Amino acid sequence: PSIGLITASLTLHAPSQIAAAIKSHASARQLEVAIAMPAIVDYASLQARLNEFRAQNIRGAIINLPLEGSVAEKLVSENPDICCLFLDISPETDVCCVRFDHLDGCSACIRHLWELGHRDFGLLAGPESSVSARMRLSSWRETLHRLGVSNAVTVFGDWSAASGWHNAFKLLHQYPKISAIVVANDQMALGVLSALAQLNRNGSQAVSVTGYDDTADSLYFQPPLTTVAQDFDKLGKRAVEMLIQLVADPQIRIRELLPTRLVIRQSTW
Ligand code: IPT
Repeated sequence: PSIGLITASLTLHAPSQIAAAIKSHASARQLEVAIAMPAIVDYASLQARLNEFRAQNIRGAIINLPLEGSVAEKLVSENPDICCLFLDISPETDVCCVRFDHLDGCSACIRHLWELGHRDFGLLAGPESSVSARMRLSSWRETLHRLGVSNAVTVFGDWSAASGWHNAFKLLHQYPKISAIVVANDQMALGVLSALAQLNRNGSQAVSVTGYDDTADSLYFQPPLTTVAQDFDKLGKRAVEMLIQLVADPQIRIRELLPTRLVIRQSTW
């Protein structure tokens, strides 16, 4: 028997670690994983992937793509014979999901920088098309607001290191006083660290940087990255376990929230 996985681009570190975890926990339960990686994320393209799964007799699918609530809900109602479990949707979306709690991690990150004395922030968000990117940005802003910080500029990247590199220059140009850059994922933070090194802003003029994900490589960035850890292995394991339960009993409603946690390393001071 097989399960399906529809995933965001596996060139990105987080989705690739999630896919690896799903694959290994599925194997442990003698399940094959059919992987689809659509280039376009809209209802029609996801429906086409589910049709392919149906043709392969697949009855359960894990969907790790940032989806608007209406698209996720429509996929569920139009495909009653395939159980769908979503990993990247907003809390308001009324579908089965296992997802990370962004609130804790995002506010811990801002509070950590504030306690270190930072008052001038650059926010490097993920793409506006991603629900998770939007939720991280609004949590940062809410925490800053609660702390009474109004000096923050925002730019948007596409999750890649290259976009982190370009946006670091843009932020420092728009707001030269920035002392901390809060980044929506580790790959973009890698690009930011590289730009700062190039500008010699990693010595006494240093800018603090935080990431998000704690992917396997982030400990080896220069300097080692302070970031918000999401346990991708745990997400993969729970997703496989929950999907098996859901296929056995399609009436049950699964909504699981996994914690995130701030990991403090040398990129913040
Ligand atoms: C999310 C990652 O945090 C981010 O770095 C990026 O890779 C994105 O996925 C791609 O969609 S993790 C997701 C489960 C919210």
